[in-house]
Amino acid sequence: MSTLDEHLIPVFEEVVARNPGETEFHQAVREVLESLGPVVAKHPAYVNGEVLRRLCEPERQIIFRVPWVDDGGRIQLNRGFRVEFNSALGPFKGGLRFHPSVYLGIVKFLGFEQIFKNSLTGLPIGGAKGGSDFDPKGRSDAEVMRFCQSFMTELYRHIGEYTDVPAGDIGVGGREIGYLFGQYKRITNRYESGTLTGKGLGWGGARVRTEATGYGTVFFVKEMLAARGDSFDGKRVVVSGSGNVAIYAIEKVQQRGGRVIACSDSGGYVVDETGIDVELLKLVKNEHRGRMSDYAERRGATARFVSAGSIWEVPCEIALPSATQNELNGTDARRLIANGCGIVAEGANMPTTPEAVDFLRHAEVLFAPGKAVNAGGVATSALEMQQNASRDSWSFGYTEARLEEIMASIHQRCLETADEYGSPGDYVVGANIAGFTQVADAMLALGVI
Ligand code: NDP
Ligand code: 2IT
Repeated sequence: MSTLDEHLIPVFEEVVARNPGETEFHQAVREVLESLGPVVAKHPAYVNGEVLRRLCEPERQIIFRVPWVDDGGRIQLNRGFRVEFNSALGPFKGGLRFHPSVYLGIVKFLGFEQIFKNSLTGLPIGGAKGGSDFDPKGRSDAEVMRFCQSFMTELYRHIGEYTDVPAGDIGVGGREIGYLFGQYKRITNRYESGTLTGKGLGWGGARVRTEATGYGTVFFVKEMLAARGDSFDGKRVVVSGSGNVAIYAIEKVQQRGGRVIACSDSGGYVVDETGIDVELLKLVKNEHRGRMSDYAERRGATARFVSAGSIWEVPCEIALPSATQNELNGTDARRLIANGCGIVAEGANMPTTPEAVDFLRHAEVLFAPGKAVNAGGVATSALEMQQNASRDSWSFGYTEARLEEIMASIHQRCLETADEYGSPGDYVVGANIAGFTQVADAMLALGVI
């Protein structure tokens, strides 16, 4: 693990002491602080103004009870969270995650990452995250609706176009956003489209938002390749996960000439040497809410389902971890390096463990962090907010071109900032410093907030 600048050690120690047991949050904070040594050396105002300490403390944290009735008439109980981390650049903005692993430490890590990611987009949005330990798997639509209605019955009082704008994340897609928006509208008696993003196209949603995180990931990697005079042409690509981010990353890699030969879910992975059939994947995952094992069965002879082991065993030139946090560990990184992988770009939030990141960087594998790579999702959410505010609706082509421009500009900002701070080509340093300085400057300008 890299060392921390002497000014930053007490900041990290305070975070650990004040947030006991929240290991993912500690990990996310440490990863950012490790990049900031040269920044605090150059700009003492950030230390003197206690900007780092203030940044690590959320502006507001909300934890609430979510009771609901299942199809058998039994009362179920979950816990809801919204961590409003930083609003120096704009209203709080970030997704909601429904997954049994959700607890305060996960929500805080995601909210913290979101501050820098949103800053990198160059759009006026602050950072937040929320969610619940509710598990939508195996639940009927009616159960998911009752859960979402109960969740929103508390959350509605904290959100709004100018305060906090939630969206989707793991376990929260178009169906859930619909139920949440419906309840918000009903309670407030206002059609405030700009309060939630990821809405359906017929009721205030924006074109390309569904595809945006996966497409944006591929646009970012296209820039990484182009910076070395290379392209996706003929490249073997492995994408973990098979949800919203993974599906549209696979689709765009294939449109740009690469071949995605494997993807996964929590039950295992599929190797499909002829290339994943993305239309079949959408059918199995989005329409049938099925598993990768179902995909393999329907795909037939070309596909092989592996229920044990790691997807990172599959040799590839580009790896796009797009499922969940800490899904690519040191062993996986060594294997990728041994198999000749040249690029690892994070479609998910913090999928690569610190040990794996160290291995990759020392082996000179090009590594790019989620807060830069997957920023296309939230950037397109901000475009949805723009369209809602102006009661307008943009075409697919225009919106996709905007997304591609935004990803190219994030890529350029990362490289320019890495150069400026003496780490040429280092996307981690570039993303952390570029994301940080804009928020830090705003916080100083706004007084002691
Ligand atoms: P989805 O719920 O659509 O899909 C998640 C995928 O990851 C599924 O294939 C799921 O498999 C797998 N997965 C989730 N948790 C685990 C786990 N603990 N172990 C193994 N596999 C797991 O979520 P998204 O695609 O939206 O999100 C994926 C990642 O991308 C997350 O890190 C999210 O924070 C990040 N992200 C999402 C954005 C968005 O716009 N949606 C924007 C930016 C980042 P299974 O079905 O078996 O659980
Ligand atoms: O992690 C993320 O950036 C998201 N889940 C998307 C957040 C958003 O507000 O669109």
